[in-house]
Order: sequence, then structure tokens, then C-alpha cells
Amino acid sequence: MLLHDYFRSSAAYRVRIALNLKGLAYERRDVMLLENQQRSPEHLRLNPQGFVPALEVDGLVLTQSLAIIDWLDATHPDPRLIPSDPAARAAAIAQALVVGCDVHPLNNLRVMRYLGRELGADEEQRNAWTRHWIAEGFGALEAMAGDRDYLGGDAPGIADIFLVPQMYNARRFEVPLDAFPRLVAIDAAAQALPAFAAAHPDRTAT
Ligand SMILES: N[C@@H](CCC(=O)N[C@@H](CS)C(=O)NCC(=O)O)C(=O)O
Repeated sequence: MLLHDYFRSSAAYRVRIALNLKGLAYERRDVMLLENQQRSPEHLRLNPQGFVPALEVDGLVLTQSLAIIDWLDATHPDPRLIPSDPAARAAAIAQALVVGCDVHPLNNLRVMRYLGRELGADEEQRNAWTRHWIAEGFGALEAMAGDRDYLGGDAPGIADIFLVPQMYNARRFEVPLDAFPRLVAIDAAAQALPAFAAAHPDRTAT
């Protein structure tokens, strides 16, 4: 497996965590986002959206982190990251999508660039935007979190895989986290696991 990756990409970080949880070996290739390598013809052939991650497996090219993790779960089901029970599955995916649909896309590099270049937002305004949408999403996710070790229950699942990279971003942008004690505790529990620790951007930067 070859992961087209970038150390600080939270969508790629999700896939690194999932691959590690499943104990799957993979190679990484850096796509340098700040140099716009994601817009190169070679990368657009893999992912026409111009995003990382993309995962190449035996001639198959997978994109979109949730779709990649769903594929990994279908082909390597141990351990399960997305529950099979329909109600539990819907709840877990709903938690993941608080981050994946309603927080992360608003803070993406292309959005930040648009805010700066097209709308004239300066760095502090762009950072305030990022902090606002993270705090709003985290407020909802905090209310959705149960009282178990992980969002996924007694073991980490898809929602934890989406949470941890977003917590990394939150800290990077100095989002106050006092209002989210459950998320802070769940993030700490997950990061103590080798699969999460090995996927951390500090362990991945080239
Ligand atoms: N929904 C996509 C989002 C992928 C995404 O936003 N990737 C970011 C890095 S986290 C990216 O490649 N951004 C490049 C850009 O904005 O130009 C997924 O989950 O895979």
C-alpha cells in the first residue's frame, strides 16, 4: 500500500491511524501542500479533487479518508473501526462527520488561501475563523460523547480517528479546550495507544 500523505494533513493523519490500528504496513509519499504538489497533473490523476490522502493498493486508487477507512474495514475487518450494527454505525459516522463535514473542510488550506487572497482576511482573521469553527464543532461533539474511554466505546473507532487529528489542529491554532473535557480525555487516551502515537505529525514529518 502506498499512502499519498502530508504530515500535517488531518485527513491523511486519519488514514495513518486506521492503517496502524489494523497493523497494515504501508509506504508514504509526501505531497508537499505548501508547494502545491496536490495540484500537479500526476497527483490530480490520482485524486481529481487535488487533496491528500490517496491510497494506492494493487492498482486501486482510493480517495476521501472516510471512504478509505471504510474500504480498509471491509477488507481487513480486525479490529472493526466502523460498527456493523446499523444504529451504532449511524451514531459513530455522525460523530466522525461533525469533524469530517462540518469542521475540517472550513479550515482547509484552499479555504484559508481563498479567505486571504480573495476576501482580504489577514492572518489573525483567518486564525479566528479556524478557532470559531473548531470550537463550534467541538461543542456539539462534547455533547455527543458518552462516558466511556473513547468515542467508539471501550476501543477506539472511526469517531476517535477523526477527533485526534482535529485536536492536533485545535492545539496548533490555540483553541481553548477547557469547555471540552470529555474530548480532551478521549484524545489523551487515544494518543497513549501506539497506533495513534505512530501516526502523529511529529513522527511523520520529513
Ligand atoms: N474530505 C477529504 C478532505 C481532504 C483534504 O481536505 N485534504 C487536505 C489536507 S487535510 C488537502 O489536501 N488540502 C489541499 C488544499 O487545500 O489545497 C478527506 O477526508 O479525504
